Amino acid sequence: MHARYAKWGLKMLRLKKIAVAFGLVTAAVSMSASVMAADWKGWNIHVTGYPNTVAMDDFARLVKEKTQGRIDLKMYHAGTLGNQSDAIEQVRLGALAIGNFSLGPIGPIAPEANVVSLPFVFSSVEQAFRAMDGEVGQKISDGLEKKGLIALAYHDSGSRSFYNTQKPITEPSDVEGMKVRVMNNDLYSGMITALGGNPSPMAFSEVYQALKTNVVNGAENNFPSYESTGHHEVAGFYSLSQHLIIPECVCINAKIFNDLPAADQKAVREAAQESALLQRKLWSERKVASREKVLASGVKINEIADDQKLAFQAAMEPVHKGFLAKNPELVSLVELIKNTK
Ligand code: BDP
Repeated sequence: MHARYAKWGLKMLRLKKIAVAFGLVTAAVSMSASVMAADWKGWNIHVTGYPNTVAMDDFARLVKEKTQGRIDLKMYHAGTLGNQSDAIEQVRLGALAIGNFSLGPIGPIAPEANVVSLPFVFSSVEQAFRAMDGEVGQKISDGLEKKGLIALAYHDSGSRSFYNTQKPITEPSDVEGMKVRVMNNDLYSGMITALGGNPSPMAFSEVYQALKTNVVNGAENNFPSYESTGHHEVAGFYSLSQHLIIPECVCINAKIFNDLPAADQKAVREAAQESALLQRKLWSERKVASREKVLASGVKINEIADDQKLAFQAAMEPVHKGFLAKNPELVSLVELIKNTK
């Protein structure tokens, strides 16, 4: 009898323990819903003070504020979490939640996004943004979403021009035989080959050293990146070819975003769009300041005459042809861009 009671007592004790443990788990679960924030990591390639860096920090602040602390985004700047192509994969996989990406290196995975990497496809930065803020931007966003990325907002990245260590570039034949660094995207390699140069795809962080040691003779970028990386110190000829206008996105992992409650989706989207306005404002100031800074450091900037710009455009035409032959379904998207006033 006694033994039986003891057994029963033991059983009760066990049940009690389980109940206590269960209670604790329930408490932890409800606590995590109300107290613990979702921790997101964000990737950015640029250094302190760069328009994108300032805007992405502002984005993180706004996300926290607008979700009442439910989402805590920590931004990692200056490419500390790796190069851009790897980071794009990390965001697609959800290992990183957010990235501030150029549509350039995204192009190889999302053909719709690749249309912006066709040289001279946009006629000006202003026209590019009219297109991006309309149907063109929507189609590109749809293409990104199919690949697991949602573009919450677009940033300005101005236009890219050639710079090199040797001489002013004034016509296409000046690029002949030059080793030119490009971002990871076959369209850019094709562009340099079409000019008779030797393309060298390379991570952004390696370009300074490559220019300095003559591994490459030149590269291409906008004024703020040319200046913030110090490339102007080692490649002092900047020639205004303005051959590429590549918008940048604040891109989030699609599943992370789609799993959020509607109110948080709205908050995150609004935060991205508000901070993108700040980026565009800071960009318009920085492009002027960077140009002045490189000029003051002794860089020679040269214009390219209109007829020679047309010559560059004609020389790069095979890049368009090759791309559209491979992606005939994108002919209409390119037309849509060209018809944007
Ligand atoms: C800058 C872009 C950055 C690219 C870089 C590059 O903002 O995303 O990584 O060019 O050339 O303008 O790699």
